[in-house]
Amino acid sequence: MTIPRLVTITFSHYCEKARWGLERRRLDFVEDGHLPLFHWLPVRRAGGERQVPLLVVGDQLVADSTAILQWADAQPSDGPRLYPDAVADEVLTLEEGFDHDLGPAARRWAYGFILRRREYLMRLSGEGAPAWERRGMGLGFRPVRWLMRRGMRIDEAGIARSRDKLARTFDDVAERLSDGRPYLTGDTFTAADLTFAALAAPTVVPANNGSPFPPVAELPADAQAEIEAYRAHPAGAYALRLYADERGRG
Ligand SMILES: N[C@@H](CCC(=O)N[C@@H](CS)C(=O)NCC(=O)O)C(=O)O
Repeated sequence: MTIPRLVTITFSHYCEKARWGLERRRLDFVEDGHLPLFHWLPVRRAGGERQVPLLVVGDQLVADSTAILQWADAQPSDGPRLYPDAVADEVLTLEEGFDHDLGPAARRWAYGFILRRREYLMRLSGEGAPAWERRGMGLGFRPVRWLMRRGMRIDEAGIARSRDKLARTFDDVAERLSDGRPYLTGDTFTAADLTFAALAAPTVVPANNGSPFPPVAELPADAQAEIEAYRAHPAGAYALRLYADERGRG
């Protein structure tokens, strides 16, 4: 079998979710990383529609991060299961909730800061994508920013709504963990925990995210203050613990 190819936007948190899931299942794959907008061509060439992550397995396409985690879980592997049978339905329900609410909210909130200055976006784009895409992104920063802001409705009203959604999600997660359970569905790390941590990562900036974040100290002061507040929230601290304890390879 040819080695599966994961087409990504290198720093996308949905792509981090897929990458982490494949690594946790100890499956071989190669990452085909790109920058936003530049990803369209490789996605179309592979036969996908437009979004990443997209996993290409021979002539099979697995689109959407949840489908990729489910695919990974079904492969023969000695890696830990992502959807243990006893809690599989609960895991999927939690995961879909995070995909729907937390993912877009964390992304819009983070881009609100990152798109302010070319250098922030360039730092975020530092690794894993072809050099010509990086050059193109630097040269075309203003039109790229305009397209991204328009495509993801990154404006003050949208960012404020995203902040509310982040607060609700963090409070729900903290409430669920408040009975002392070590993971969201009980005693075992699952796709629900992985999804929460990966999609919350832009707000808490873990040191070992699969695609490195710029140093927090180099972000604007208002971003640093919000990141500190998310890190101090029990759900933010939980996401950081998952990165520290569970994100290593295998
Ligand atoms: N529900 C999808 C969401 C994926 C998604 O939003 N991908 C974004 C990157 S974070 C994307 O491809 N955006 C580019 C575009 O729509 O052109 C999943 O879980 O995979």
